[in-house]
Amino acid sequence: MKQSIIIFYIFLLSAGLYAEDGSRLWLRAESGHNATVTANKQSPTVDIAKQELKSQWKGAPIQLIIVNSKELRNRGKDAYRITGNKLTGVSVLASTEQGLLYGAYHLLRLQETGNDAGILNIEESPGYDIRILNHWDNLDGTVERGYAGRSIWKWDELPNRISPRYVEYARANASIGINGTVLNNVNATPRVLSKEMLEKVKIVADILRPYHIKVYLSINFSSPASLGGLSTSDPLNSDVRQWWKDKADEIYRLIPDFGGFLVKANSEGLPGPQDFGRTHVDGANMLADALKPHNGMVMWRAFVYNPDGEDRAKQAYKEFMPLDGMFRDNVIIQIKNGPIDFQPREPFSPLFGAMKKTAVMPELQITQEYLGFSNHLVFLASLWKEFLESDTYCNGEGSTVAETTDGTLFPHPLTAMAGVANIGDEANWCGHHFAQANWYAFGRLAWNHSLSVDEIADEWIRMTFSGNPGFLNPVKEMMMDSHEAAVNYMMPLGLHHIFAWNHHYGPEPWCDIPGARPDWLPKYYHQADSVGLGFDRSETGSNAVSQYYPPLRDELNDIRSCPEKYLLWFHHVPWNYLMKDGRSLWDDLCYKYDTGVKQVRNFQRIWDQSEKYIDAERFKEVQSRLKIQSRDAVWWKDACLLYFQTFSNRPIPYDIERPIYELDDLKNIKLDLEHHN
Ligand code: GCV
Repeated sequence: MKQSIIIFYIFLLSAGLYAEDGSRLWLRAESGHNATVTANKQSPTVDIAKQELKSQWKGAPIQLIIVNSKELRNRGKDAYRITGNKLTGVSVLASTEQGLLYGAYHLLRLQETGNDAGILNIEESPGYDIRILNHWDNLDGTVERGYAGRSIWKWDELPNRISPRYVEYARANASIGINGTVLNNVNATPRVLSKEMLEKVKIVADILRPYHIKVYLSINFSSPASLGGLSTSDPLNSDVRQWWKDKADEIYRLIPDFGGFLVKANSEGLPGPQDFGRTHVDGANMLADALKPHNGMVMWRAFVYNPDGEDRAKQAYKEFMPLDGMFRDNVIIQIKNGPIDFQPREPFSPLFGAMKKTAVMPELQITQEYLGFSNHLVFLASLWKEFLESDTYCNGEGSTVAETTDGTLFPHPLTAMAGVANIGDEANWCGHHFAQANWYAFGRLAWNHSLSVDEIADEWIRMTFSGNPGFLNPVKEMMMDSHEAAVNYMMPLGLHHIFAWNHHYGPEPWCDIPGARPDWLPKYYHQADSVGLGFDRSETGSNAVSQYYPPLRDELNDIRSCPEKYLLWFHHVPWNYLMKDGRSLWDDLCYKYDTGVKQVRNFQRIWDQSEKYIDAERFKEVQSRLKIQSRDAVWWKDACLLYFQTFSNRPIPYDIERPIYELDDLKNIKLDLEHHN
């Protein structure tokens, strides 16, 4: 009897040890290989590189060599070269220790994806210098727009308990080239700069440092008054300027390599320089001056809009373009990919390419605020590639967003890309096992934006699940179709922001809250009426098209040449307008929603057939979330079609699955999701 209990415990223990809870992310290589690894330098960073290779590398000896190579140095501090052959020996060369670390992770990636055969001759350097996560984590442990539990930063536990997750986090990020993290929400509390908090931040910074990840903080612009007790936070006031200098000195005494500040100012009710009659330039430059002696920088966000009657999509451009060229060289303007707010699909923000005399950086959203939270499988590499490859025409044809921001077209001292993190304290980090792929894709694209969606998905699937073609090929196809599917069942043809009030999960195109800001209501965006659907941003409408360079401006302005994926973004289109496929707008809209639903059903089929290739735990968890996604897709389709039908007065084409819900019932759905945010 006793023996069987012991065996049972051993069974439980081993089940626990090998729990497939997703906590290992894409870092699932077998360890314990004891490879021979030598290095010509010893440091915490080099030791990590050595240790990773020693335990996971299955080939011939590896040499990690810091070299004084001009060629490598010219390619930047993070560059590395890999030469040799797995069978005879491999060298990783770099001019810095972080170069060696990135080279080590590259080598392991080659091994884990089965690409390590033959002669290796690789040289890499990143597209962006700063590859940074933005955590929208509050100090009380909640995460704004976070769908994977609570914050991983356990401020209450520090300094007494140090969560093992911090090192795992650093390792995961370093393995994909991420080298910066903003620990707290852009909706920042002044308290983050208190002495007590800074001492805790120092502990996190010390843990991340060997992985070459710098810590940054979001600051609240009114900190001098609300934390420092000054009578004002006016950026031109000398006491205020001194307060920031002193604060910067205090931070750098604790954290000598502190990265800098991220600032959301005069946006969505947060304080900023305009409260004192000053400009974004005054505010950003004051902070830049305080950080400059320590080599720190300011990331100043361009996410601004006011309910002043002007089209929201035009406002950031109008506010920031007149300031081009006036910012210090350690300021970079952080701009969301689209002009509104991380919608399922947006055209690129016209500030990209337009602000030529100021460093600008893209802000992408990894967390799926507008893409089904952690319930929907949506691979965001497709969205980000579409954005990065968009042609701004700012320097003639072929001036892509990527080239306007990575230093190719405008040689600014700072290049960077930010991603709003989807990380929480749940076992699998991101809520949905496939949401890990978005964290991975962000890092890989910030390192190398010319990687294809296919390549990124391929790497991630092989490392996270399996390289068996029976699994790899269909699952990759599913991932690659997943963004378009979400656009189809949520907001096809350029529709945007028709989400439920506040939580941004389900559809509420009818939403009307008396007294609410008009630009926070779906009707502002879809403009449905008896004539048609969509926001007229052409020359005869809000003229947002004028913010783009020709010939793109003209292409978008003309309803006949505007790409259909952006049609309802730029035009108010009659219900009977003939689309390129010969159908009416109304019919096309119906087919798009229907296609979206069918695509998710197909994802379910693909996934169910993959059962035999992977562990039961992750299989079942993904399976159950795909069921939710399927139900949600039908919900979106019925809600939007039944609601828009009250304007179009046309039948839903008869070869399309009939609605299964009543519009009135859908209107009564009120999800209590606030606390999940
Ligand atoms: C952090 C959107 C989100 C907010 C977010 C804001 C921003 O409006 O809904 O939660 O606040 O963007 O990016 O500042």
